[in-house]
Amino acid sequence: MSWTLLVIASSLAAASFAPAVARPSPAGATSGTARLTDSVETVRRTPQALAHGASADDRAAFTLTVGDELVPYRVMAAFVLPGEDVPVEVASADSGFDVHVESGTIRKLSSHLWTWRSPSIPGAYALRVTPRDPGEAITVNAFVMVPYSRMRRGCLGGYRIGRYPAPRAHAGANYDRPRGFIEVTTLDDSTRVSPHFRLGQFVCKQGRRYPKYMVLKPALLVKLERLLDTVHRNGVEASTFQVMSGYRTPAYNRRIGNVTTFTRHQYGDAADIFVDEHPADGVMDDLNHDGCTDRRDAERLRAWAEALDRARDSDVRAGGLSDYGSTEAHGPFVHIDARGYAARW
Ligand SMILES: [Ca+2]
Ligand SMILES: [Ca+2]
Ligand SMILES: [Zn+2]
Repeated sequence: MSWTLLVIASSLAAASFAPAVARPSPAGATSGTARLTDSVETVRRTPQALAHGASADDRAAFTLTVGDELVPYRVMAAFVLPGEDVPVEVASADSGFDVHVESGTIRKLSSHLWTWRSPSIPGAYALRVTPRDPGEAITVNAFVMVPYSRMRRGCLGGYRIGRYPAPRAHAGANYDRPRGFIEVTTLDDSTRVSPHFRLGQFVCKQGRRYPKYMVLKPALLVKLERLLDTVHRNGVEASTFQVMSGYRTPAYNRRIGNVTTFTRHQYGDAADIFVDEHPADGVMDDLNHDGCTDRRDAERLRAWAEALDRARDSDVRAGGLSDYGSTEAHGPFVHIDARGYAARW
């Protein structure tokens, strides 16, 4: 498939904010009451409504940690393994919080600490933390992944993933092989992974059959949300970013001619993005208002991302950044990732 087709396909996919298609009901669920598709938060607002969405409204009203990850937004994703004991902790002076899980079992250890035994069946399960006093709940769409060890000869469920390189010495946990893979059952998977992004935006373009399998890291989502916030502050309307390339399987990465063995795209913390709202035509908008779309618009987006990395905000993980001009295959875009240290090219 050509890059042009990929861009068109991804913009079409982003245009269809369809509700999530029902997944098979988990048979082993112990405490679920609502059906999955009713309670896993999906994108229901229109792009127009989101374009003006005040980011303060999306921020979590209390400090919540699920597993090792801080949950800074009212809707966020977490990625866990089957049957894993996941700590759920609220840091707050108030002690009145309730935790409800759609599946698996929750145990209360103290007024601020719970542990969630995740279900054994891969899928997306809502975990909701609600303050007893009036206040906004936080919904974590928790994805139970398929463990990495289930991969056989580079394939999982008939889907080709390929080989991950042996972890780099001294490179840190960011270069470890993934713990598991998120199962994606439909192109239109609109399960929200953060206030302005949904799972389907990051799926690898490889093949058309489902299920597909992918990796996604909360650090990327937080960084994209913060960049989108910067974009809004600079007067640009954008309901989300167009993700031209999110997750890439090692097999796909090789096939498209990328020779980088350790590309962040295969670790789920990189995205090639552009703003495409006015007009929504599959290419970057005129961000610098000079009447045309070219590399300078990608440079503008990159400069905003650069400022974000420089601010050294503890929420935002440093990473790679680069801008690209148009070719016959694609329009201008920016690569951004959250590898843990700054990289420029
Ligand atoms: Ca456009
Ligand atoms: Ca321009
Ligand atoms: Zn990239």
